[in-house]
Amino acid sequence: MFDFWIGPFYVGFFGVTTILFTVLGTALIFYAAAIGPTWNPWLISIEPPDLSYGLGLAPLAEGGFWQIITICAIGAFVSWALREAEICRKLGIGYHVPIAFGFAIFAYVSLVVIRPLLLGAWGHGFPYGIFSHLDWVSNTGYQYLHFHYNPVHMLAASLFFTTVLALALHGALVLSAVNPAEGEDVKSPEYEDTFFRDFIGYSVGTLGIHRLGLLLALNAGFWSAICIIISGPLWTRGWPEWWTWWLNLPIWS
Ligand code: 07D
Ligand code: 07D
Ligand code: U10
Repeated sequence: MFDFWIGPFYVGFFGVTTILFTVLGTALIFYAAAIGPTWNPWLISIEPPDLSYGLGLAPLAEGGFWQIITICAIGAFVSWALREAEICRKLGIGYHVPIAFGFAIFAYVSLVVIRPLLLGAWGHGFPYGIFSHLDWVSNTGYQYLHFHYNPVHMLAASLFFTTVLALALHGALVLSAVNPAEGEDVKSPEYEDTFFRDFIGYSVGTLGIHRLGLLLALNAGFWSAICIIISGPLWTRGWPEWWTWWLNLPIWS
């Protein structure tokens, strides 16, 4: 169905579902903002229900908007991934892009569905506002005293840093070979391999760097999701306290 293009955009069945969920969700954000206290775009915030509503439905103005907007957001993100899959299938290429986006959707769903379900209240989701969602991250972090001590947050943060390092190395290396100074020859991929062999004794290869980049980035998103799902459902105390297992190792006595 809807197997045609509008301008450059492929429409398809999931293009239509994307537009429906996006238009409805965006309209509800405007509706909720209109009955809220401000039109300042930085300060607009659509709050999840109070914890007392548990896993039930809340009246629209008391978190119900947040609940329907969440359904629209998940509908739009999943439609977007399926539209990517539709386009991949038409082109006969792999499904790497929709799978990759699936990890971002998983991270979002972990924050607004999985963790709230495990904690027993939709009120544990984050509010939809530019500054208010930052407040949520900070407050949630300090609830566990020092979120940097969450070992899975360490893993996720390191994977984000490593992804940036890998992209910087890759972008720089490719440009160094294929975008030479005026009058100089473009160099082949063998030069790229040789640079890293000379430099660190090993080259991961021109295909390999893309596999590595994808693997690093997907793991960054995946372990982020895990680090927040375990905060509360699995570990209820401050994260620094988790490290007492180290002090309790028998070797110290
Ligand atoms: C560059 C691709 C383009 C996407 C853009 C974002 C909207 C929101 C909506 C007014 C890399 C479009 C923005 C549609 C407007 C309303 C209601 C992607 C690029 C340009 N955050 N976050 C931002 C979202 C969470 C955190 C900026 C979304 C978690 C911190 C932008 C989600 C936690 C900081 C934004 C989400 C968290 C930000 C830039 C969803 C942990 C910043 C984003 C759906 C993950 C930074 C003022 C960017 C900032 C920032 C959007 C979730 C933490 C507004 C859509 C709850 C610490 N976040 N965020 O460039 O400047 O992404 O904030 O999950 O410092 Mg956030
Ligand atoms: C959720 C976004 C999904 C987006 C989707 C698409 C649209 C369309 C349209 C542009 C996951 C949306 C698309 C809306 C837009 C157009 C046209 C991505 C998501 C589906 N932290 N921390 C993380 C660091 C501290 C805390 C993750 C660093 C403090 C909490 C990452 C530092 C405390 C949570 C991370 C640091 C704290 C996190 C975020 C440093 C606060 C989370 C990345 C250097 C006092 C969150 C799943 C992510 C998480 C998270 C990094 C500091 C608290 C690993 C580097 C100590 C409560 N932190 N953090 O997850 O894991 O992206 O979320 O200090 O919940 Mg942290
Ligand atoms: C990579 C690569 C590679 C390349 C590449 C790239 C990775 C090998 C060969 C790609 C990389 C880049 C180009 C670099 C820059 C990219 C980034 C930094 C990432 C971030 C990107 C952005 C911020 C841009 C985001 C823009 C988007 C998502 C486009 C928005 C478009 C739409 C919403 C339309 C989508 C179409 C659909 C759903 C189906 C068809 C529908 C229509 C045509 C429109 C009809 C709709 C209506 C009538 C309703 C209107 C509603 C709308 C538009 C929704 C919004 C609702 C509102 C109410 C506002 O590796 O090398 O090179 O290039």
